Amino acid sequence: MRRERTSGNRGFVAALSGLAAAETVAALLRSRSPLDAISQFVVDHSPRPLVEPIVRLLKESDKPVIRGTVVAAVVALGGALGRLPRDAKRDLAVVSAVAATGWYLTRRRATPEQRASVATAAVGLGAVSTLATLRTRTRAALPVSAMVIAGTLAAQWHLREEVACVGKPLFAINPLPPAVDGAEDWPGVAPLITPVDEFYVTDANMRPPIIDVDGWRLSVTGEVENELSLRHDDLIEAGLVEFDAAMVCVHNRLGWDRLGNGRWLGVPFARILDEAAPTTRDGHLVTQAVDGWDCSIPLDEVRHGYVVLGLNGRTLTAEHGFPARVFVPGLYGQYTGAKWVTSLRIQTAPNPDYWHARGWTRGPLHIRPLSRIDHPQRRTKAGSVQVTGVAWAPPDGVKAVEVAVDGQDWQPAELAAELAPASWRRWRVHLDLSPGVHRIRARCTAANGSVQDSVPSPPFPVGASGHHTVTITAH
Ligand SMILES: Nc1nc2c(c(=O)[nH]1)N[C@H]1C(S)=C(S)[C@@H](COP(=O)(O)O)O[C@H]1N2
Ligand SMILES: [Mo]
Repeated sequence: MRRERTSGNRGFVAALSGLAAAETVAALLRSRSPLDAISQFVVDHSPRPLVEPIVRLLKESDKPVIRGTVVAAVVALGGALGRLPRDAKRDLAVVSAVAATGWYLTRRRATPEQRASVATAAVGLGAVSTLATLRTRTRAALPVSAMVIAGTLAAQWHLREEVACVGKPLFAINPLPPAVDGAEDWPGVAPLITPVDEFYVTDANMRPPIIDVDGWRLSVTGEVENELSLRHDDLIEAGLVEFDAAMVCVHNRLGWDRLGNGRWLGVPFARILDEAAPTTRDGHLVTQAVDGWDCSIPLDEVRHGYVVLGLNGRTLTAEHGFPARVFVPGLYGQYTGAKWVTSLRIQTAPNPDYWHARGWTRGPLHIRPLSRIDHPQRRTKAGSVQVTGVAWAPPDGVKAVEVAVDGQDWQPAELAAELAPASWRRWRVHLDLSPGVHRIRARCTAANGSVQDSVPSPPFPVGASGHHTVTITAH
């Protein structure tokens, strides 16, 4: 009994140290993380009906949970192997099979920077470390494994700092006046411009690709008279235009913050299209990221969009798409273009996009007008209360916001100044709340007259609807 437990533990330790060794080597050599590569495979192959509840329940912690599950699965496999009587040939075969799978997966969706030879070294060292640990005593292996795991954490920490870089200042040919709307003193409302470190991050990547900007090119190909290959500097020299717009994820639910209002810097697509001269009028622009993720946009929509290089005065961070992304204000994030974009291809036939191939509605999907109540939350003093929030209806803008308390009539909210039609708009109402529990709802009317849909629906298939409702206790 005791013997068995010890050998089971040895298997756990072997798998863990093997994985940790592979991770450390990959991080030090800036290769692709084998753990992320396996997790990425899981992300790419999860069916939509499974993804939706995961997004809903786990929100931003989906990726750590997927990583944890993969580690648990690998360690469980090691534990099972450790429990069997030692057999050198079989151990070698199992570890080689796992390593071969890991090696294959690290090459999948790899970027040019994540060199395959380096991935091979990382996975190979991981396999050697697993085998070596399987053949030593658990007690001897433990300190070594602990050191390897500590190394992994340090290397990962180092990489995280790289991703969080603040970027370099960028300058616009049309610098906008400071972003003020008169709501600066309103209580509890979201900032007019979302700071970059608070700006939501959503993508199908376990980790943002780190792109070497010197080697990066943006190609424009397909049904065009002039194919282009643009450097980062070419785009900057073309003259960056500053514009304010809200980016909204189609997964944003009522009351969620999976959206942000940014002051972006980009090259208007109209200019790029003029230079490339498409030979088709009603084609699609396939925007493709460095790792193959793609999203296509009808050409007539693209004309209102940008190749974005900066957010809030600086180059994009890795998480938000450095060095460049495509953004068409008014389309949900999933339909608005690729972050880490390297290829723009114009074609007449529709493209089987990443999300479309996974069951999502074919784009373009336009952002539905919505409003969110930011303040108060849960409790407030009875009497005169300021209720504040944001509303958005890009690209046309917000015409009105109304609030209803306890099922009574809608009453108009005061709107702060409009920064830009595509930007979100802050609003407030003064309510007189008696002590007790109150239900407050808000709705938005877009400048084009469409009123926020009152029927609650989940994000799939066309974006969430319904009224954001908060229950407040006044005391
Ligand atoms: N390359 C790439 N671009 C992408 C995605 C992705 O998974 N890969 N996700 C899209 C989605 S679903 C959204 S909501 C926005 C989010 O942009 P943000 O993370 O900068 O807020 O990026 C879009 N662009
Ligand atoms: Mo999204």
